[in-house]
Amino acid sequence: IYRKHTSFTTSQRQDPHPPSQSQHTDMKQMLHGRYRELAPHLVPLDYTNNPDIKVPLTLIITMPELKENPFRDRIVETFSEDGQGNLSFNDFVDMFSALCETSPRELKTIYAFKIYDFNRDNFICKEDMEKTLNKLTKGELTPEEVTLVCDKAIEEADLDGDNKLSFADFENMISKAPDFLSNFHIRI
Ligand SMILES: [Ca+2]
Ligand SMILES: [Ca+2]
Repeated sequence: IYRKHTSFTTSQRQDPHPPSQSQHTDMKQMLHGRYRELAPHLVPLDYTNNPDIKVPLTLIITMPELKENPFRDRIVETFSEDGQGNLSFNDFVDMFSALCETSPRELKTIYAFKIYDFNRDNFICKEDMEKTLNKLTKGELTPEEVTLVCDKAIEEADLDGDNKLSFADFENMISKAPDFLSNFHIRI
């Protein structure tokens, strides 16, 4: 007789259905298909020896999962190990694993911080915040409104008072305004 489990250990509660090895392999195969269809002339069918192939940003952002996303260039650049926006197959897999709906919130927060940190100095300063807000609002706000909103957001989240957001400040902001993560879900 099937009996519903009512008690979970902490680890089970966090991840009640960990992906099995075969699901993981299926996912990788599926992603290889998606990766290859972006550049069939570049990407070989046989990936057993991990060939050193990269697909450029301009092709990656044509994917339906990304093409409407205002952060598409930044997302791809963030996962690009060469920093130029070219993705190896491993980079590509990392990107989908981090952004898929089931990825843990902590991981999403780490990548959202990197994506919003346009000048890559490990802080989100006012300039980064303004770029972020302009993308989120698709230019619907006047420059004065953008400045106002960004000043306010930084002021509220800035725990140590240095006028920019460290990762700890950012985590604090996300806990109050989870919308900042909503651009970083992709369904595959
Ligand atoms: Ca920055
Ligand atoms: Ca700060």
